[in-house]
Amino acid sequence: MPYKNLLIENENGITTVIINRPKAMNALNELTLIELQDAFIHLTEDKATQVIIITGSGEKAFIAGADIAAMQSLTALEARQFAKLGHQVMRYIEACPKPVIAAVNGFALGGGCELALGCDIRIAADNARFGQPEVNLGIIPGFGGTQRLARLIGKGRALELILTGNMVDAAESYRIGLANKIVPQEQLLETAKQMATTIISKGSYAVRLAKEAVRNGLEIDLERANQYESELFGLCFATADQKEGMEAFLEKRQADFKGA
Ligand code: DAK
Repeated sequence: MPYKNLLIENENGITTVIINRPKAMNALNELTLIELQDAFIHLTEDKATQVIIITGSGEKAFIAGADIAAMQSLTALEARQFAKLGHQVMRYIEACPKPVIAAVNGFALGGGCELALGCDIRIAADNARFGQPEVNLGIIPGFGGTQRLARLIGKGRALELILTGNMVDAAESYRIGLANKIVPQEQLLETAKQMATTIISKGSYAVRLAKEAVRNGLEIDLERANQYESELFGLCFATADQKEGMEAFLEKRQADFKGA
């Protein structure tokens, strides 16, 4: 399906979703959120997609936040609807059974930082800047930032970002565990694709269960989470990939995973 604010590219099992509103620093308006939701519903089922990369168009911004101009005049009911939509999109991204990598190519602010937080892995270009500047606008993060940021980088660091509205550069984002790695801007997509290719070379069923175990396990206590992990671990032994993976190791050859 052609989108107005998204570009979608696919090669070798990797689908790249590009937020394409460069004149507004790729800010998220309602249509962009609706298109993202639709894209993720489709990509979740799409057989040609094994890993998804999200990035922004141009070299300045990943996503500079929710669209302030569009938000300014929302009624309370419209704001409620907008918030619901935003949460839904974050959930689709986070719960997607396929790995999602954010390739952060510039400003990732407000809703943009929150969208990156909903992804599994964040690779930052050297010009990336992250922040939750909502307090500058008299609001608080509304797409899960207060929750996901604290879970990822800890309460103190999350509160510093959220209460000051200050941005952190790529080096600091890496130091505090917000970004997984930093690369020069021109190598950003290539690095994200290399990582995606590495993931694709593994058994996709195991990859999916591993994501599920980490994501869901973090929401419950350790004892039950370990129990949950045991169940998923057991499930791996019902797959052809487990047999192939172990056979290949013992036969000293590369495994040929089928994702089954
Ligand atoms: N929305 C709309 N337009 C934006 C934008 C944004 N978030 N960010 C930038 N732009 C537009 C600018 O207005 C400008 O447009 P023109 O004037 O050219 O028409 C163009 O992009 C270029 O921006 P600048 O001229 O400002 O470029 P600079 O390089 O000087 O600065 C900047 C780049 C990213 C530092 C700056 O533009 C900036 O500070 N932008 C705002 C960043 C921000 O505050 N982001 C957080 C937005 S609030 C909710 C759930 C979630 C949210 C809200 C509600 N519910 C629960 C209801 C989320 C809120 C947010 O994300």
